[in-house]
Amino acid sequence: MNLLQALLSNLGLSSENMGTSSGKSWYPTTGDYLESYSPVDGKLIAKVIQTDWKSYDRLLSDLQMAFTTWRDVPAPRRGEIVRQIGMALREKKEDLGRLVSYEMGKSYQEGLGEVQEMIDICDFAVGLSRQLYGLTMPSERVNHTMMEQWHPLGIVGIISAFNFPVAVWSWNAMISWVCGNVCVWKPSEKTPLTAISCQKIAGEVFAQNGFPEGISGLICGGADVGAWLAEDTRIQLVSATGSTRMGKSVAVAVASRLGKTILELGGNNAIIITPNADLDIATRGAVFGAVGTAGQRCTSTRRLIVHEDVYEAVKKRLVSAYAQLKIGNPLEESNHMGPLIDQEAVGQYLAAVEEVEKEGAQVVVAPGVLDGSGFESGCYVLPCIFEVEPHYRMVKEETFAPILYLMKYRSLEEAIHIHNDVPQGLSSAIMSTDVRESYRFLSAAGSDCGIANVNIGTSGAEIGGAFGGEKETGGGRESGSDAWKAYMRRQTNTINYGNQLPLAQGIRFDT
Ligand code: UN1
Repeated sequence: MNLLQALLSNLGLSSENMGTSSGKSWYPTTGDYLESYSPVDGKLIAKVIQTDWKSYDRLLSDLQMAFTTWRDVPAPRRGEIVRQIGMALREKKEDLGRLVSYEMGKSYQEGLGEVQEMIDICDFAVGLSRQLYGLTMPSERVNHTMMEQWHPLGIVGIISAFNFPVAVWSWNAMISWVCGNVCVWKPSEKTPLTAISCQKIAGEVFAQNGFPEGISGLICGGADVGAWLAEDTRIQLVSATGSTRMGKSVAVAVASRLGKTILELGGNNAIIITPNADLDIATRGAVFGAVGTAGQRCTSTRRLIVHEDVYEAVKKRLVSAYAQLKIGNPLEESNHMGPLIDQEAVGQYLAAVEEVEKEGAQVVVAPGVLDGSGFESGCYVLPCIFEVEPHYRMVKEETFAPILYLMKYRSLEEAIHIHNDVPQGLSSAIMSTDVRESYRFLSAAGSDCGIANVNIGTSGAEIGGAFGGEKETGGGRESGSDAWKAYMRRQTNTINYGNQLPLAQGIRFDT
């Protein structure tokens, strides 16, 4: 049995799949196939039937029905179901991690990490299911009390990207479920197989516990299917992860019907390396940030802003670290970096390289596309580094590829200015052992990003914090902390337990 057959059989999948499900059942729709090619070896690994409007519409009715059941289930009991999903994910961790690696192209270690991130958010959501607190406040009126409650919204639409094909869904779905919502998920059309696998895992747990179909919905397709979600007034919240271009169109469509959005869009993340940095930590953090997931994380490190006193030393360390990197089949654990998602992404990498060179960038570590044995898919590229000026147009854009831009600074204020002078605002870091400059970077006058780290790279956030960013990143927050509040509606309650009806603000209205 080859790897693909083994994975399909262990995960209960086949190479021809239906792409619309409202739980354990799958809708036998007819329509065009979505084809999933592995960037690892270029092979066609699955065909998935795209969701058509009729089955989408039927699914939404199932979801509406299921919501009326699910919202009445006590939150800790909902947490218990999510706990079981976490247990099921633990059982499937290796197979699912391998499938993520094979379908998306990230290293097997990172595939496992992604499934671990799902398990972690399940655990977080279980705890949260007993902590959906509201406040109480003193009323200004005698024999009155005030409190607030958090209620579920209804249907949450989740649009996820290829680069974290399963974890980002789980951040949204697990939190949504303990909050009492039902979910409909549109995964990236580039990674439908991992999505189908997750839908099966969750759908089986709901079914085993006797819950109706429609708590977990899956639809597969392209931008038109995403637009159905954005425009559908039956969907109270759309949580979308992907490019800024996609996010803007989702935001406009949802806002025009006054729906809610959580947007997690592009990043252009930088690390400032100060003269007080531990250069071992700084180099390792920068290299993992730039090269991990082949530079295809929203949180990937794209810019290094280095103080002139340590600039040459950092450059030397980077060149020697990049020389050790092994690029190849991501399922082989000795390789650090796998392929880009597809040849279109390779084209974008090449276009960015050409453009930045035209602007005057100097090569530090050369770019290139690999060919020959093991690289038949045409998706393997060399991670590269350029010396640039911060104002170059390409330096202000997010290219989803392992391209790192190196630039020099003299004062911390200048470094922070360069750092913030891009349209995106997701993740950021400073490498410093000096408490003053570190805290300056974290202050209101420092990084303008949603995530700001000290002596840690820009990628690899833990699920316990709220995840998201500012400016063109979209402003949404997902995952930990109190991000759950965006998945619920707040209700303020004032209760009169007296035998009079005093009015607020002391208004008298006697009849
Ligand atoms: C993303 O790239 O969209 O912080 C998510 C990280 C991961 C999640 C990235 N935990 O790099």
